[in-house]
Amino acid sequence: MIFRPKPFLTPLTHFLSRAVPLVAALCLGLPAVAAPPAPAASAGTVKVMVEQGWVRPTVPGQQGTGGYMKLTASESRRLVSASSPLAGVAEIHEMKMEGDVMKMRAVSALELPAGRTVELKPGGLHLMLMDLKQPLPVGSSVPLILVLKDGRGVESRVRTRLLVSASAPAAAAPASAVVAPPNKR
Ligand SMILES: [Cu+2]
Repeated sequence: MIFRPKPFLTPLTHFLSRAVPLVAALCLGLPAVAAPPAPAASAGTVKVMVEQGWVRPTVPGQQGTGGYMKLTASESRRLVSASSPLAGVAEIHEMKMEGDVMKMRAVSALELPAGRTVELKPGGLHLMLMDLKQPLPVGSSVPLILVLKDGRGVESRVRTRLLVSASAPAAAAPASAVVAPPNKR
């Protein structure tokens, strides 16, 4: 689940206003305003909406925190891993009652059914960031890579950025739409 993060050379997230068609003509890694037409769809390509992404702030010395977002994939995919250059470990966790104690544990994969929004939120599914490399103050952001697999096991990577915030951003907050082609190997 961990792979070598690539350096972030360009703004990775398309922060868009609601006025902009969210899944139109975006290309990974380019500013939204200068985005060329989307590449022709090919096997393994998927559009992923990342909405209302946020991460709870941390204080110096704090090792872990939670991240939340709404994910909508244009095609059915499984979210198989996540990583961030700011965290040694990134996992998808679920909350489960064990007796009368709520516990969280890592899930090996998270299904993203085509067109259906899957919400990671406090008290439920969440992104767990651990082994943090630096404090995350309110207003900063956390680069994030999500690795998706299609039914044949072909991987795509979604690069986004989650805002560090004490609470969930408003529904009208900027969203990012990412066209994630299959990984080149
Ligand atoms: Cu957790």
